[in-house]
Amino acid sequence: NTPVASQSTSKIWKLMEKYLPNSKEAIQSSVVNHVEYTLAKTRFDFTLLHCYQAVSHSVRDRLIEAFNDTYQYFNNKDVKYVYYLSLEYLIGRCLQNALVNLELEGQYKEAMLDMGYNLESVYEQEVDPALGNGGLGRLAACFLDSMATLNYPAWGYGLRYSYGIFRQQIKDGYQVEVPDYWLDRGNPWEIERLDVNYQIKFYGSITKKVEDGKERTIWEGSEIIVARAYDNPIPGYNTFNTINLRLWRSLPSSEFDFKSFNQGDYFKALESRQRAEFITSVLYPNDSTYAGKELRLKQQYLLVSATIQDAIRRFKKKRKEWKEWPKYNALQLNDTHPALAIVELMRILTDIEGLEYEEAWEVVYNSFAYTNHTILPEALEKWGVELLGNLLPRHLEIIYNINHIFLEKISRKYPNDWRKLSTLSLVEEGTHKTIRMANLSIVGSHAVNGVAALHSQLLTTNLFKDFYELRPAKFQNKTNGVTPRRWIRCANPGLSALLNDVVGSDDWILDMDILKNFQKIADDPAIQNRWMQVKRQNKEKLYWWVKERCGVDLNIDSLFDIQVKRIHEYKRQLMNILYVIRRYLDIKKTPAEERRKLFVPRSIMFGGKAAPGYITAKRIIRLVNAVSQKVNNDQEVGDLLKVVFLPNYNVSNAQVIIPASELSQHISTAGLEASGTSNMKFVMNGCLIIGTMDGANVEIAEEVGEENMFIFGARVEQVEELRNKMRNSNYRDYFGPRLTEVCDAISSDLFGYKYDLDALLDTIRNKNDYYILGADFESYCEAQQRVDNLYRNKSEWTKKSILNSLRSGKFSSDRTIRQYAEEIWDLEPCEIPNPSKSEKER
Ligand code: GL7
Repeated sequence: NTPVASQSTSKIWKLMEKYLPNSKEAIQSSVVNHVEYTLAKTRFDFTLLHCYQAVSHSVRDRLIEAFNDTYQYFNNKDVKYVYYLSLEYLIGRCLQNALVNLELEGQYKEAMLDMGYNLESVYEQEVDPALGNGGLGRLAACFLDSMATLNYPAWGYGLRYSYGIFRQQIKDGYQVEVPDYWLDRGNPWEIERLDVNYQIKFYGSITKKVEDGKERTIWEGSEIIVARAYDNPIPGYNTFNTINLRLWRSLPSSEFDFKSFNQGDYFKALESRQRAEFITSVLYPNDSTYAGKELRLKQQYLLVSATIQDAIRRFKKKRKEWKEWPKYNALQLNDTHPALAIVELMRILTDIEGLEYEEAWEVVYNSFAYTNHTILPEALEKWGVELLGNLLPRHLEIIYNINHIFLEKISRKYPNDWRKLSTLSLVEEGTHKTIRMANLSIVGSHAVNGVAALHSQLLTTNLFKDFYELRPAKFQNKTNGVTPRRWIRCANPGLSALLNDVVGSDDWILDMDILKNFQKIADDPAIQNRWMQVKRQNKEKLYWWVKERCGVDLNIDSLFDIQVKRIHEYKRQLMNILYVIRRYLDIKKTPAEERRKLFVPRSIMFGGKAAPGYITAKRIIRLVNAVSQKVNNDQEVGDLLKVVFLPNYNVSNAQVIIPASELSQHISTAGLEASGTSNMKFVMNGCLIIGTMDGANVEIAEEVGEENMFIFGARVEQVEELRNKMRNSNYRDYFGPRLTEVCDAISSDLFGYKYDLDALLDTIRNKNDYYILGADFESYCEAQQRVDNLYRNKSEWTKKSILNSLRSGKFSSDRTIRQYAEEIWDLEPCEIPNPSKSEKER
């Protein structure tokens, strides 16, 4: 298909050069046009949902102008691209973010108000696209925002799951998973590309042919499907640059189907079409454990194969030699999930493009980089050789080949070092032979990074020690970050306005480090007052949220103490709730008239999803709800202690929860949380952290000062010794009397659900306390006492809250992305000219 407008003089081009005007009247007329012509609605059947849809379409029109211009400009400038490959993106709601980044929120607010609509209630109509599990997926979304904002030529690639992470309901205190069919009201933000389709092959066989004395491999897949592109524009802030998140959807391939239809079995042929659509139908809901299922491998390969084909098509238009590929393309693997991309590019270069193996390897090695996000052994992907060899026979062969060449080098360097050979090998031998995707990712990449300083250090000293010794220069750290656009500007308008006044401009949104220059305001009583007012307004919003969804009436003046994240043993929500019980028992033991002197009123909130098959995590939710039931209804305790489980934690709920929090808990066993990213969001929003020296907490402490946090617990170096000590003693000894009493209370059926809760406690009793709750409990209680003491002094607390926020600049994802661009991708920004205001208003 040749585009109609091939000459810049053509009429179409002239017409398309115009930009949509953004006056109040223009916005209103574009919204009304969409009501009538896109939604085909009348005045009489027009709801708030339709209003949201029409507004979104009018914003989308403006996004598309910038989006088209951006890639046109990148192409003309012949720039290098980064391709960010991720199986997960938790982008959250789009409308407000788009308006903020396009700097049109004020105009739209006014235009809508004039038409009788409150823009904020329009925002609430949007579904939250939840195409990810947790931190890893949200990180990818923050990165896209920063790549667009910093004008980097970038593409995000992922999958368009029809069902995102399940919606969590709480029934009788248990988690119930409800399917999240997020597309049922359409999706105004995506652009379906009917003309961008790639064939994806599975199964089949390989044959070898000799042509001109050269062996060639041909892989014929026996199942062929199609990946279709759906584009999601991601606008940068304070720039016209708008980049693309391209998500693939699987569809049946008609070429392939004709055969089976012609063979006469109509229903069988239809069945195979449905199988094709099923591939991108659902996101695997596991956080930090790998699934090992064929469908998941198909998803991974579909993303990889479609993306590599797309990148190659783009590169071929440049008419450059293959050896120039790394000069024009950087490919970043978000964990090992898309690691097959390494193999897919090798396959295409050698089998189809006819490159020699060594030439192809140079191209691949110099363009790929890999980010590791966890050291938990259960999360490290290992694909069974049988499964992989059946689904992708040629890829398995190439992996063996890569391994063979790699191990030969190793054995020349370390003759007879069998231990080294077996740990470095891409293949894990044993009764069930597997391919280690992390080893493949390291061997095939020129750069490998962890996501916080401590985590990166643990990679080089433990998990990837032998690889590190082989090539130390390959290993880097890139401490995670989060975008201040969504996490301050959108989520906390009150704080944004305050920061604007302090700084005298909104420059901090692009340069969080300037906030450091204003630290003296932390002592200013007038600022402290305003700071507390902002927090109070945010707490009020959460108060109503909780009242509506959980039916609990919180005391707004109580300390809002929050732990929201996926439920996992290593994150130790169990330790938090055991402390809540400790507090409850202590309140009950204290004479009524002394209680208020000894205890600060607290509202303790938990939120997060448990993987559907993770029984212990589900029992933790059960315990939280059992305690909540008991404590909240205990007249004696009143507002001194309230416990709430916040259902269905997701990005849009986080935007309400985080700004309202005063104390936030990040209490993982040292060494197990690679980074954490919500800790950064909480700090930016002026929350004090109670936490262990784990992941990014270590760097947060460096930035904001340990004296402004509540740090406790064992350090990484002590964990193993504590585990050993525990193995050699009775739990009553290493728990100490305070924790023992809590466990005994639960076992005495004080909260009901004895069967579930005893089973839960057995994960830490019986010499089994792998996450060392017992060892850390006392120091956790002491830290909690320090929290109470400080909260009594409102001015001191507020001062620390202000300092936390002003010193959080390091944790902007802008800093992170600049480091990736400069230290891994070798990527230059490319800002497209911003059409002048006058041009926009033509
Ligand atoms: C994670 C880590 O657990 C988390 O600590 C980190 O902040 C995040 C982003 O780097 O990546 N790794 C992982 O497998 N999941 C994470 O959230 C699911």
